[in-house]
Amino acid sequence: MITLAIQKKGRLAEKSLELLEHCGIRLKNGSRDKLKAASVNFPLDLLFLRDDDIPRCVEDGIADIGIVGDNVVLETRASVERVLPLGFGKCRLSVAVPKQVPYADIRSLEGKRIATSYSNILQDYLDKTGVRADIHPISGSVEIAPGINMADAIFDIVSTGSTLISNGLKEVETILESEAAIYRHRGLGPEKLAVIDKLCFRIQSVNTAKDYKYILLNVPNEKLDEICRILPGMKSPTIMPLGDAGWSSVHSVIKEDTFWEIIEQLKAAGAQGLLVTDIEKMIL
Ligand code: PRT
Ligand code: ZN
Repeated sequence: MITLAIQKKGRLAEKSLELLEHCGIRLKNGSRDKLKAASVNFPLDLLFLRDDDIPRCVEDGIADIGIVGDNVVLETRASVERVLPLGFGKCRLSVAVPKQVPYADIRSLEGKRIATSYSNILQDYLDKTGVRADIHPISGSVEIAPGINMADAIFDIVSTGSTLISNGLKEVETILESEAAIYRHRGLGPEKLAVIDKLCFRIQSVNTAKDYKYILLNVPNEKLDEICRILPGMKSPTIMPLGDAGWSSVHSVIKEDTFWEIIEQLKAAGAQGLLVTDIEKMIL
């Protein structure tokens, strides 16, 4: 049995629950409103916490693993082990200054006042680069600090960049790229590690499947060789004869990022009746 801490409410909460659901892990009915929930078909208990509390809980062993942003783990300086990045909650931690202020490089921050809720990450970076600046810790609405003369610059989470733009700021320095990841307690025994392996195997199957599409197409037999050369499937494609003499059905798996290019080539080579479907799970 393992205990997994996830965010109770916020940007990572729904995605974390969705991921468990896609892994076939079902929770006891109505357990979402409580602090804890048990799974009915996997040796897992869930703890719902504020994301800032998750790294410490995992470090202390109150939870065996947690789903939390890299940014939060680094800021809390918790001693936990990163097991698996999850591909959601992606963002970056950047320095921004008012757009009319000239900025050359990190030394432009020398002697300046920087507002942030990520003092530790910023301090570590300033120490590493030898820049002395005055860090002003603030717990929210960081982006308004320069506008009210509270700071010369800010250091905060950026995703699309629209919050910065609407506050007259420009992003000048990216210090950390972050995403949600599974972190684990350092001192776990073999039984718990085995359950975590099982969970991570399921997560990887779900996440790998997201990068691929399953395609089916009808091909005149004389074009089969050419079509098969276009298809970079996992192994060789499956080919089955169709009811119509001289035609075959070809099944394969292609990567999402090359998808349109390959579809165009297949059409040009004479493929017809193309069907494309999502893949739910994929084990390589
Ligand atoms: O209540 P609790 O403490 O659990 O939640 P929280 O309010 O501290 O965190 P929450 O739910 O806002 O975010 C949880 C995690 O999501 C963060 O720690 C990051 O790892 C990740 N994440 C991903 C983000 C964003 N993207 C994001 N865009 N967290 C915050 N933002 C905010 C950012 O602070 C800024 O105000 O969105 C704004 C910027 O967005 P853009 O798109 O305008 O650039
Ligand atoms: Zn938080």
